[in-house]
Amino acid sequence: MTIRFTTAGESHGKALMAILEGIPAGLALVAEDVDSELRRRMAGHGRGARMKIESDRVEFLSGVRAGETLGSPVCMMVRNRDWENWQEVMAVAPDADPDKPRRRRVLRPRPGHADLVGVLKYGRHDARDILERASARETAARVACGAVCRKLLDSFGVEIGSHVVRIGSVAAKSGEPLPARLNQHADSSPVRCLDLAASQAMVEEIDRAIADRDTLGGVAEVIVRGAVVGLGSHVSWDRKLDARLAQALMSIHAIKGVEIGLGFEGASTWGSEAHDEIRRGDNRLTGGVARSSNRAGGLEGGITNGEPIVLRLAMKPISTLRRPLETVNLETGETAQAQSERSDVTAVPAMSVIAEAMTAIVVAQAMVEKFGGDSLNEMRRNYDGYVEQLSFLKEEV
Ligand code: EPS
Repeated sequence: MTIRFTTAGESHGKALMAILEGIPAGLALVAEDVDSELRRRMAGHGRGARMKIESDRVEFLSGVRAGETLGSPVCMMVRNRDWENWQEVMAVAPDADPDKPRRRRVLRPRPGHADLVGVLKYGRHDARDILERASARETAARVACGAVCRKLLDSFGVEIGSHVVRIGSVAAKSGEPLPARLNQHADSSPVRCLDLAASQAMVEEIDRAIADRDTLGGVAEVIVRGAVVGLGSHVSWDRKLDARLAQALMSIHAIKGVEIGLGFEGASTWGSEAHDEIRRGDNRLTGGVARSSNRAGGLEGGITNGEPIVLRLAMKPISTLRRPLETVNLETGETAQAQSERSDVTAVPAMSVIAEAMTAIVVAQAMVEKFGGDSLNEMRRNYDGYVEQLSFLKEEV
């Protein structure tokens, strides 16, 4: 058994949908579990006017009854309030007069966006047919799935948090120990940055980008605490948890790089300084051993080692610029300025929340694969039995 999910929906269509399958029966789940995560995704300095229109809320259409999951697919819907303003543009029915072009066509593709490659690949003439689905609005549906997976992980003591470590040229101080309640601290900053001085400088950098009609990218770090040793596997390429996390995180809009643990820095380090020495310890989640450091970022051989999983993602600046770059008009072939749509100036804080959600899905998948169970009770028995087996190993250390 595993967890799988799919999403559907266009940015200005009626709604976003998600179907999440493989969540065991008996998990307590209410709309607020999801809504609280949807609210976190909508926040952050640098978001555009769209976030003032939306107030994302989940509606469970299946898979939940009397506040508990049933083990059946959980279908969730998040309505687009902005759809009211786009009904004609997004209408499903064919146009009465096919010769009259629809309003709000996008004919000047934005460099960096899916606009151009999408129209070429799908044989379309209006990049709106592409951008409506390529929009990061889709991540609301992913966050809904991630929130359910997070609830499952919560019941096994696995916590996922994140913080922003860079926006544009402003980097947060590094090397400080992270607070226990990571999200509580990060969420209190308008850019989800723990370093107060950097947080202020990031806000100023975003304000400069707004004034310059430009956009910004950045870097976020995701931390998973409490994951037991042994999730993922070294035996096959597609079972390695680091690879699966990298794929999930790379799939987030505008992500151009993912690091685990030391990441790229590790490539220029001597071996003696790149690994985490093994000592005796008493943490049952690590199999009764301790580490001198966590340069591996909690993953060795594609398997969790019981230390916190540390992931970093680099997001490129948003490709919709109010100071547009050069492009080609799809209809005339003439040089033009790229279309400028309403958009965000930066979405790095939101990206960190989305990254938590994707991480939650992948870690929950690995938990369900290892511990199985149609019901939460069954999964718990399997988990407890495994942890007991680990402490048996501890006695032999
Ligand atoms: C996005 C464009 C903007 C963003 C959007 C992502 O939307 P709109 O075109 O409606 O102004 O606000 O993000 C969201 C709607 C969201 O919920 O994250 C894009 O082109 O990717």
